[in-house]
Amino acid sequence: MDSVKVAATLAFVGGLALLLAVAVVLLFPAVAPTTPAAAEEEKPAVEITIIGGEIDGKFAFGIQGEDLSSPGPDIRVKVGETVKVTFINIGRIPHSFAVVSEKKFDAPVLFNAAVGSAARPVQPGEQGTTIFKPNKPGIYNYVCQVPGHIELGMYGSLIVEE
Ligand SMILES: [Cu+2]
Repeated sequence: MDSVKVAATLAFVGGLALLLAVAVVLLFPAVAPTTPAAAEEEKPAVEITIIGGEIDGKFAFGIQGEDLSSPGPDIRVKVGETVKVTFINIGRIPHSFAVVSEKKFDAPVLFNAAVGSAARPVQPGEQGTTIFKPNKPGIYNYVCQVPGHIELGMYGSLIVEE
């Protein structure tokens, strides 16, 4: 091949690659940003530290530095914002943090936003982090998924605004 043909071939291959990249972006615009890997690469717009536990028989959540309350404090974020929640178990028994649509311990987790679970809760004195990007406005619940703990007071609202 002479250099003109090589250049033409390279331009053709380059063009194809570009077309393919554009097609992928157009076909999967909503999917890519919601994967946990993509969310973790971005610097979170909001970082919140939530504490949870049972103090004087009260099962509750709170913002770090403030008192526990039931329901826990409202958490307000915006659609598409990358949110980092660190959950610290300040109680004496295992707890967890999860965003769900319904206040039921076995409700599905939304936005992949959970620290621990009913099966593998966060142990007393331990902490964990979840990074998520809510993609739909609404009023959701955050709860402790250990069975019985929602009923004892471990829930609050996650408000996702436009
Ligand atoms: Cu709990």
